[in-house]
Amino acid sequence: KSPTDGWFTQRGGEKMNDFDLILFLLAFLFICGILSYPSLTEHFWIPSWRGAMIEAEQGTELQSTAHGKEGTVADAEDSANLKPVKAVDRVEAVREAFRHAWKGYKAFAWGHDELKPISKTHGEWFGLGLTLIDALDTMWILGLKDEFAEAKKWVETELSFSKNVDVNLFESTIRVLGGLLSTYHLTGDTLFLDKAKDIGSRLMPAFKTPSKIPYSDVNIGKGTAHPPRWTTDSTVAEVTSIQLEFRELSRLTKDPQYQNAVEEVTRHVHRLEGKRDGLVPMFINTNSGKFTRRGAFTLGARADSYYEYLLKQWLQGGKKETELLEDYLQAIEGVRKNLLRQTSPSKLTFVGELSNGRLNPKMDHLVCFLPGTLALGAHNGLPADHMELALQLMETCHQMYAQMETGLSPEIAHFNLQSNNGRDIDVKPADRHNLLRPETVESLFYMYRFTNDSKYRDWGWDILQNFNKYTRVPSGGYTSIGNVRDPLNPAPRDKMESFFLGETLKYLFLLFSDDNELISLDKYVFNTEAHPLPIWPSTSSGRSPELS
Ligand code: DMJ
Repeated sequence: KSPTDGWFTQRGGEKMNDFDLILFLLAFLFICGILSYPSLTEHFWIPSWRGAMIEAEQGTELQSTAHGKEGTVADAEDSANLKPVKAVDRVEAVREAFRHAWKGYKAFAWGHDELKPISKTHGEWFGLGLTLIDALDTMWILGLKDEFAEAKKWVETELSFSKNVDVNLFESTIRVLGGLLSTYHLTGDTLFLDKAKDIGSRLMPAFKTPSKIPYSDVNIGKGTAHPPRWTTDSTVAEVTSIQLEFRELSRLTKDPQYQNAVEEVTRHVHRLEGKRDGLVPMFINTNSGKFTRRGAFTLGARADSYYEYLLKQWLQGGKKETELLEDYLQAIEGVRKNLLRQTSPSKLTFVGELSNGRLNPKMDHLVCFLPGTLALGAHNGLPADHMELALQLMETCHQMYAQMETGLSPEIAHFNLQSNNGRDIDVKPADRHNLLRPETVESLFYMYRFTNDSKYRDWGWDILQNFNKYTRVPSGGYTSIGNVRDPLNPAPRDKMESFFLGETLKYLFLLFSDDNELISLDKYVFNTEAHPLPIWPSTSSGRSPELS
């Protein structure tokens, strides 16, 4: 055999038959085609979460469209695999995502609380245009003038709080009152302040309880308030995370009633027995004013923003209200002492939950607000070890995304403490959903502002791309999904929460923006729904200057 015969011989050394030759030529032509037109592959393949290729037919509608026709985001994503994406492109990709979400809201849910993007209709919670109000300051910050103008027109002509409807005090405070106040500050337009006064005063009946601890629900039309049907308890996070907004409302209106009501709650909780090293239980009774169900401690649902608002009120008031700072510092020490653990084998630091003295190694995605809050405290002179803890927890929150097959975090992660077991993070079937929550991108934003470490931007960019891959609905909007572990069927749930526009996209935009003065963290505090409120000009007392 001559050496060149090798090109056309099979392993046995026999000559190829005609059929084999045709196959070989077809394969050769196919490879040449791919090399000349790489985009051809997009019609046949989509990359899975770790770069392996899966057949497009196996993917969901959501996946394939995210890679397909829509243009900007898919292009940005493809180029991300080849070269670093510039900050300006990332910022533009967030604007594009917002416009896509807004398109769905406008088409199918205009003026209603939430978009149901798959069924192309809306969901109602309070009937107050929740998504529209939550998104106002995001549009302003993103520079989406046309969208802002149409939303403002709706607020001007359609929004009425004179409605026989029960609203949740906490949710309507952080989303509606907070959203209107921050939009007033950003725009200077008194329309938003007038609306803020209107909703603020309608929420006040909630505080008429035997203990002054507010009820969870208020009828804003009738002026009556009540607890949930099954209990007279309120949630601790809910009654202690309305203070930034009501204090600001008092400052702006020069009417102390709002500030007095919420600070009465703060003082009461400050003195209350039943804390464990500064950690609070999850429920408080509106009759007795005492903590109930006292054995459980978490930094997640029902307690989370209590801790956040201790620090942020201290900042809002110009760092003068020392009891807030003391409670915050004590609580962080309480976290270290009672809740902090490390996983095996990778030593990821997490904040577990305590239940009757026993540590449950699970953490809500909600807890991922904590790295950002700790970093904010350290930036404002609190101990450097707060920043060290923030760095560690940020890594864990990142891993809660990176280790999932969709690259999106579950609602709750369970952590491995056994040295002989393989995986650091496990997810129970009931906890596999993702609601488009903001906490991790919120913390990434703080971490990037304070460290300038570009890895935080890269982590945020991955999250945005995975939202686009698995939660974007072609006709407009994004949807919560039921299973972050199944990229082939992420199980869309047909709901776009208002905080996706109010918080998630806003924090992503600020994370990618090179303009550190855009909502400077030395001038504003974000409420727990990502609505920036100004830090008060300094005075000698802890009261807002206009009231002191
Ligand atoms: C938002 O309404 C707020 O961030 C709140 O503090 C927690 N839950 C959602 C977002 O996850």
